[in-house]
Amino acid sequence: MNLKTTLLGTAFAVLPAIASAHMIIEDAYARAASPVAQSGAAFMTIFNHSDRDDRLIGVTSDAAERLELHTHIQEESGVMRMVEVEEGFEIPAGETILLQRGGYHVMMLGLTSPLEQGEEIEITFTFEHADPVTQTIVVDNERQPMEGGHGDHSGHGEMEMEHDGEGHGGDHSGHGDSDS
Ligand SMILES: [Cu+2]
Repeated sequence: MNLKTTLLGTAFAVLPAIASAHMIIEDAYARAASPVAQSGAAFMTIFNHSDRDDRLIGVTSDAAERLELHTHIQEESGVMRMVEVEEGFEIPAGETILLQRGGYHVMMLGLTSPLEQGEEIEITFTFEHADPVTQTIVVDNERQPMEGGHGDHSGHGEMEMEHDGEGHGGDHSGHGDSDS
């Protein structure tokens, strides 16, 4: 009994060190254009909480047949078009990337079932270096493109900016720039 307790204690003591280098996904939501849409998209911020440049290289979920990493490009005609980013999204050490409407996003092709408002789906993110992250993401079909995070601990960008001043590296920051 004593030995077991000691081993458990050791295991827990080591955890914070492992967890300190990882990806933090925040302010995530998924949406579909309509209740009958065959595809949807997910948006979020991803913070590389490590000192190593990394790359989001894959996404999987039971919510759709296939998930792809997409971005928008503008064609010469001015029309915006979605394209797959096969090399994935680069996430420099200590930086946050933004997946947002009109830019980088997770594309869900062949939805298993319609994305109902308030429903939760799970998406697993695979990185070149960091451990995979499985994130529960709420469906918010009503969210507007430039709306800031609400609920949780994300707060609104402008308010954070006023209180904290310029960019702050730690915790759950990184919303300020994008929201304002
Ligand atoms: Cu797309």
